[in-house]
Amino acid sequence: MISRVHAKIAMAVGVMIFGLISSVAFAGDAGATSGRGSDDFGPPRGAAIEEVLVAPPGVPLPIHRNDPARVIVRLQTREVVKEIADGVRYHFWTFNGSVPGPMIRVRLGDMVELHLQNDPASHMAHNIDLHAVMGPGGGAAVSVTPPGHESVFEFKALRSGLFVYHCATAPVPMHIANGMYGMILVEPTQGLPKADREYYVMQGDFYTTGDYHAPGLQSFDMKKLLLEQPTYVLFNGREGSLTGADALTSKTGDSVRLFVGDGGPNLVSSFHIIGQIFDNVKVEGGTLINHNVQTTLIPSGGASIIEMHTLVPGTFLLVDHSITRAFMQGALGQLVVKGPAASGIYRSISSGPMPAGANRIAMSEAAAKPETNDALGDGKRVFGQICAACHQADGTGLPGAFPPLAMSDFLNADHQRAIGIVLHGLSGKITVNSTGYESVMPVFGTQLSDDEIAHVLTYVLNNFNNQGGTITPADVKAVRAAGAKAP
Ligand code: HEC
Ligand SMILES: [Cu+2]
Repeated sequence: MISRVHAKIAMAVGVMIFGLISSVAFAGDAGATSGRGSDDFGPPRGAAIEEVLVAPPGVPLPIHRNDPARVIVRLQTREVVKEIADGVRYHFWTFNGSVPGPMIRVRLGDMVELHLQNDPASHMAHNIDLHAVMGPGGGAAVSVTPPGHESVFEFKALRSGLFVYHCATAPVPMHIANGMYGMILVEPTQGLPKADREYYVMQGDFYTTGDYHAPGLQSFDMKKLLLEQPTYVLFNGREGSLTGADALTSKTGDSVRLFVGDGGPNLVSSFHIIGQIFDNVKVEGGTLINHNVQTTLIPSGGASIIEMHTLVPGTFLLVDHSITRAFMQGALGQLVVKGPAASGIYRSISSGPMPAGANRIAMSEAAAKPETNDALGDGKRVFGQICAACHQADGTGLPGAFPPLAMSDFLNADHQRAIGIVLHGLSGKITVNSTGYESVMPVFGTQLSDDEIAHVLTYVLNNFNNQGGTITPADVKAVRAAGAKAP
């Protein structure tokens, strides 16, 4: 009897000492948390808070609370048909109708009360596994929910960081491949440093029976899934979800924080922004901070918190630097930075091959007008980043596959048609400089803005021994409006 009491006291003292040590370690580093248990943050205080969820790439507002709270999160699993690319539809399975599902934002020590409702129109049962949960299946075990029902469970947010959540109903890879993932941010007690802008981006791989850009309603392809050979690799579940009118935006001098995750189901992401360097990367969404990073590896089912400053105006491309995925499978987004030129950091000194004959005049005229010069510079950039992959850096194309843009009679004959080709793609038989081609050019109207299409075509027309000419953003806008396809 005595010895048992003794042991209890010894244990209590042990726990006290341990608690002391761990809280000292914790004060120094918000993430060093070994041994933190459910009572360390105290019970939730105040009235329960309903989490306000917003669609991606939106992020819930930062938390300014000094005490843990009970936070009620309501997610609904929904099976919806939406566009995965222009003219291509897919039967997505989602949390709250979006891919990724909404980002959840709570504070370390909060008690999260998660309501998972399954839309009565669903065909499948769904559940949720949150990587922020300590408990069997991350919640999956207690949240299997048939259509028209609701499951509720609670968990304490014991570790700060950025965590993926996903459906974990069999076959798990299929539920994830159909879009069932999102992220939950557990803020440290002192919060995150202030950022001017925050965005939420999640990569995922998609497997459709049709090829890339094959039009119409596409179904899920189990064989491609098993081979890990996706048709699409996408940010936020749709090609073009972060381009053109939907591009992420910033101003020169602003600090930008990106919450970037990878839902998978299969591919890891080599996340990179062309023309930016990340000041801080919270590696794998945890507490380790790396600085001055070019590309950060995001595991499938993992995340990264990226902080940077946008110093130079222009368009910066978000890519998976396994770069085929960016330019040929859709993993491409844009960050558009507005503001005055930052010529002390970046400026053009001289640019491009000087065109021959009449074009030289066009060029020198252009050089006199700085904005036109910028346009040609931008056209050159777009050409190098996109068109050169197929039409080659010198515009001569590849026999049997890609027609030449250099001295192309087809291109010079009809500028309107050229705009339409870049906007909507091209397939079927064409003849360029007496040679036949029968291949497929992808759609670029989603990932390129009117400005960029105008710039790249003007650049091509005034280079590679073409006949010159100018295409304005208004010209592109008109062709875009005329050719807009019904969904
Ligand atoms: C993924 C490969 C690919 C990329 C990238 C690409 N094209 Fe093409 N392009 C093609 C193919 C293939 C054809 C021919 C299609 C056919 O046979 O019907 C073509 C045809 C054309 C044509 C008409 C034929 C000619 O030679 O004049 C123009 C103009 C053109 N592309 C412009 C562009 C521009 C501008 C870009 C960059 C924004 C671009 N393409 C990017 C593959 C590509
Ligand atoms: Cu599911």
